[in-house]
Amino acid sequence: MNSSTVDRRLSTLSRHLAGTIDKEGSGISCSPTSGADSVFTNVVRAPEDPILGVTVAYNKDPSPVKLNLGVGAYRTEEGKPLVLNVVRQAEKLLVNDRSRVKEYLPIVGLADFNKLSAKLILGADSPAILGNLVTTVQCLSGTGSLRVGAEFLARHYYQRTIYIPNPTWGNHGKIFTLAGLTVKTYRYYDPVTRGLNFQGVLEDLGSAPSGAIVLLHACAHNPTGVDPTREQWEQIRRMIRSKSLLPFFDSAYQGFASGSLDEDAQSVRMFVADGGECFIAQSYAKNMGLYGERVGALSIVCRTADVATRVESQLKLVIRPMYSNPPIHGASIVSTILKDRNLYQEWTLELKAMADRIITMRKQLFDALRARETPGDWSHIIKQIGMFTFTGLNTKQVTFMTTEYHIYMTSDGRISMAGLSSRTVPHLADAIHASVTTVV
Ligand code: PLA
Repeated sequence: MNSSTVDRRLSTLSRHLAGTIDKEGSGISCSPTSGADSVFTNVVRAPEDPILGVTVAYNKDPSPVKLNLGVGAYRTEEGKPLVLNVVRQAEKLLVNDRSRVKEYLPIVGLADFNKLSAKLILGADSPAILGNLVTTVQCLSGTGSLRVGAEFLARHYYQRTIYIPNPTWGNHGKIFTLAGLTVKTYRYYDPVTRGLNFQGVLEDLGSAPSGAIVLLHACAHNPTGVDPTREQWEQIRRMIRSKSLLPFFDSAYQGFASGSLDEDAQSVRMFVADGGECFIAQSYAKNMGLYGERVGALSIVCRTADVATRVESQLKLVIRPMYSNPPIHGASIVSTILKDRNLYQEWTLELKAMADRIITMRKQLFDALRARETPGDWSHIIKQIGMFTFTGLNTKQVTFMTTEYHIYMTSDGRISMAGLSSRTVPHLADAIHASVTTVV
């Protein structure tokens, strides 16, 4: 890494840890370790994470009616976390297999898992896979996959600017900035129509510098729940290819948008079909409910098989000093399910059931607001897709709902539909009604 890259990273890091580094920028206190004061006296308390911090606040609330619609984590109709039946079955098989050991995985992770993950997102008959154009490495869920991809790009790609949609998942900007990339945004959401600002997308990508990286949500855009149509994707693809931009897909919700794994992979497959290069970060947190197992994959689709192997050799150099090699358990669960026809089939049914329950929640919430004659057009609740509804409620209204109704959500007005149930819809509808009629 050259010194300007190091400098850029250090200055980025100090901005990220705003206020926690002393004036000289060293971050190191002069007090001796034997003194009465902590050597960390100057450490400033950092704010909670805008998404995961919502759960922290929720956990502190003693109210029996409290409701956590912050983090995107699936809950059953009873409001309980769900471990999929296929996951339980796979775990049983793994535990009973005495030949299994706890050795380190290779730096790039479990070979089966990587192959099967590439197939899942690209399609079993993908020419890119058949031509060995894809390198896939197991990473720490979606976040880790994005970070490894970003680190690789910062080291090996000539264009350091990445365009992310406005708005986007709150962690994107931090991941890419800390990896050493320069983050810019492209227009995505139109608050007036509560839909896609398609013209804005095309204009902003059209004026991006040649070669710039573009982050795209493969499906179920977070936080807006607004995805391009297939025709719009096709136009976006053409724009990206004509400007030689580099697409970087974040696929955190495959199967959650439509209930179909193939349907939700269409955007990615369109880009891979044209023979151009692209990055894909996959997460199994939501679609297999493996949140805490931290299981995901980074795939890089290259022009030639030779480039793909060289890219993989460099990915190893990124991963080894970060966490050496990835954990074995989650990836073993995923590969057990993906390679067994029956388990795979059962998984698709369970996934569809989760997606359907979310869609039912949309309908119920929409109906409940209509029944209350809550002012405003709430049709976006049923039009948006995926885990979240971007309600349009402002920060003050969100605060009101939290203090008066013990409903927890992110301050941008995003609610996790997966956290709702038929039992809690009326409470949420009451809260929304009260907030829009009393807080402007
Ligand atoms: N990409 C997007 C678009 C996401 O929404 C999330 C998770 C991730 C990547 C990362 O997920 P993973 O590392 O757990 O695989 N977003 C959640 C959770 C569900 C979070 O913020 O960490 C959310 O509530 O937005």
